Amino acid sequence: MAPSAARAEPDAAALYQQHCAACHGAQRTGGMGPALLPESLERLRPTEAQRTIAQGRTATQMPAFGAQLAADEIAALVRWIHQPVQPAPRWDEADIRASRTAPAPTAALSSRPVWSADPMNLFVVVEGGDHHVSLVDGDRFELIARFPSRYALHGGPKFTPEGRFVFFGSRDGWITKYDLWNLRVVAEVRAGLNMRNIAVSSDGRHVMAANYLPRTLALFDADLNLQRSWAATTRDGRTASRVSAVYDAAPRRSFVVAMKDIPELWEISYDPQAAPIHDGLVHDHALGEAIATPGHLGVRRTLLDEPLDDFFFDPAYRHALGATRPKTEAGAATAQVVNLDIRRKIADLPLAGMPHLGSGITWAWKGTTVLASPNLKGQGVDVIDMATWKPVATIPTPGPGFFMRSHAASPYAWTDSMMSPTARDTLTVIDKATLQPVATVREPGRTLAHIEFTRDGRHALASVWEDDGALIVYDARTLQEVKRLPMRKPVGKYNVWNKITREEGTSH
Ligand code: DHE
Repeated sequence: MAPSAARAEPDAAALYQQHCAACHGAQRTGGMGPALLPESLERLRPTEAQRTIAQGRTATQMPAFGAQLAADEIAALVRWIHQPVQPAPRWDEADIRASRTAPAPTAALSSRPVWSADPMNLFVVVEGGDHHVSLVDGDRFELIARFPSRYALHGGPKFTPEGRFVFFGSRDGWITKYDLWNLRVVAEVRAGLNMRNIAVSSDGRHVMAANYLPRTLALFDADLNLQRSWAATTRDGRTASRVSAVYDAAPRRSFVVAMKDIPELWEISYDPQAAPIHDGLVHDHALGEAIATPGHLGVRRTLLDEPLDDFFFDPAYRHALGATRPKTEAGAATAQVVNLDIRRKIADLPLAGMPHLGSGITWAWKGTTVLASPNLKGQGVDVIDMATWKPVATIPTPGPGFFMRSHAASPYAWTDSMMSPTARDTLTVIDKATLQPVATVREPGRTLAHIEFTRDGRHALASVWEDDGALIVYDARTLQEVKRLPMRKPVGKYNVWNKITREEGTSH
């Protein structure tokens, strides 16, 4: 039989320029709409992408193209946006500087909150459903304000030490500085095209961004003026890496940085008095000899056997506890303890699966300190003695989860099972003394996740992680529901006091 007259393969590049480029950028690096690069789309299933193109996204500027584009054209577009842009899009220091805006300079704003509630017991709630942020009074559990955020914020917002300003990072590389007291965006800058997370120095004077694309680290002052950037490469400059994560190590007055593709952990001091780094020798052409790299903003490298995807500190910030994703589906995640002073791995960390590590918490237990972390695959929470780095318990949960939280004033730690198809509606409450689950809290048929305590530890707030979701306030002792506020997929909530005091039960 002769082949039927097949329609030519749709020209995805031309369709993109015609229908998408105006909002998503000619280079797919984003504009009014988000970036459409493989790095940004990793978590979006092709069927979901096809549905978004055909039906649009409610409450956003994304229109439905179902009437204009045939199914094979939509499918071709989805395949195409998952391919890398050639040549790779650039985002250099000039682009970063040009992207900065400062809609409300700090000097012109009030130095007191313009609302009446305890500014230390404020909750910042990131609502992923319609890309907004809500501010909630942590005493009365009432909404103070709600404002639009950049598309797809990810990671914990970071606060200045007095709790007035908060910085948000988006997956597309935008950093937003927001004044919680004046309810105003103060400044914004685009640090990269695909960003992992941001950190704010403990003195509130610097913000650092970890990028996947381009492979850089970028340092800003507190008003988001670029101070400098680093190419994330090996010392010889031959291998460039995506940057996995950056965190502030307050007692060390430094940023600690994990690299995704090279087995190095970097420490960059923001202490102006930091001693020179003697093994960071650079050739001084004027002197004609090798000289030590300045300690202040110099890169101090710890060489490892394996790159780290993410890490977490011990309470003294002497150790980084890092995890590496399995190289194959069947492979096992590995985790290690790196001593930041002697700068080498000192122990393997016995975790059953890859944790969403920023979620680990610590508490005092039988004369030692334990670290507890959920993991993204296994059923259970691993508990590890931080003196010996040996496991002391695996606490059973009904399924794998992302987040874990407690508070020094609470006898309980709470964790979710949001990765479980059958138990994603269940939070497990764990007794921190016996290391046993003692209760569950359920929201049948819905996804329940991400807990944060009030400043005094008396209430635990959890998310109904759905587009028509809610913030549920529980009494942290009786576990009874106290109040619920409707929210659009509240992915995370952050209590100002717990964050700025680095409360042991929360993420830092
Ligand atoms: Fe996260 C924090 C990495 C997927 C929601 N996530 C973090 C941090 C890292 C990280 C390194 C800590 C940054 C910080 O706070 O400064 N996350 C990763 C991944 O590697 C992973 C598994 C894959 C990826 O797509 O990047 C991943 N994360 C997710 C999600 O799918 C979640 C559930 C939904 C979403 O919005 O993307 C998600 N991650 C979060 C949240 C935090 C976070 C809510 C902040 C937790 C906190 O309480 O501090």
